[in-house]
Amino acid sequence: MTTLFISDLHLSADRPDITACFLRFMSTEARGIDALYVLGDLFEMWIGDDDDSPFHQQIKSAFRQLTDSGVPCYFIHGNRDFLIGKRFSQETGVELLPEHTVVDLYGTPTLILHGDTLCTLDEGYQRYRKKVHNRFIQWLFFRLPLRYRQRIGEKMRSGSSQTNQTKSQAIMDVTPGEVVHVMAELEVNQMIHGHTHRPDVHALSVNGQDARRIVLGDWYDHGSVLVCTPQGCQLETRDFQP
Ligand code: OKV
Ligand code: MN
Repeated sequence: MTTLFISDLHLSADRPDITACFLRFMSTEARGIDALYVLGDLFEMWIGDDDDSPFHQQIKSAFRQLTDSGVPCYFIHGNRDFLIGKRFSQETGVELLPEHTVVDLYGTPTLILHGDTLCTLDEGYQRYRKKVHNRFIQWLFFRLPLRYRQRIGEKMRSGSSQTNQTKSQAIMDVTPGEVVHVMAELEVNQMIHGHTHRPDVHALSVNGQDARRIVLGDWYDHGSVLVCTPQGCQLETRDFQP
């Protein structure tokens, strides 16, 4: 009995090492598990489900093979791949979940999310997020041909990497008060998220009860997997070169 959680792979055609590690993960250890949860930023960028490059087909077919084999797969949007939609879900068999979802993890109610909504001190990012999540703005964006959307995405990404170099670590991390607030509201004492790329298990107190926040790692220089069984959860890494 095993449930696996991953996030922040930032897959792109430019990083065949990450892609290879992910495809191996999907065809070996993800087989036969109870469920796979992908908590956002599976892709480095996503400008629409109609982007059907051989790279995207390869990733989608890995999910299709896993869901066809009977493993339920779930996805929560990240800040990069928030445009993943119904067509991706139909092609892969992956179920898209709301941005804050409570699951029963072997008897423990657990809040799962990407984590960007917890970074409330980053006001610039939260303003940007509100705009690109706006349904009308998305409708306008989708009216553009794929090539234009690609060009806009590249422009926005080169602008953002410059902005982030000038933001402090505290601003880019989760707001501790927001974590407690969201957990209290949803009445959970376990939370799992990614986004900050700081894998760790944090003990905290929510309404006087012991609670914990598990942070998933990125896949920048090795794979990163949270392995959960009825006995507990463990953060693990996977070498690119096995
Ligand atoms: C993803 C991030 C680029 C951060 C644009 C409307 C607008 C969607 C979009 C374009 C960019 C996603 C979809 C990408 C994440 C960046 C730069 C910073 C901080 C519009 C709706 F505005 F043009 F109308 N986008 N892409 N960033 O390249 O994948 O998360 S992206
Ligand atoms: Mn992220």
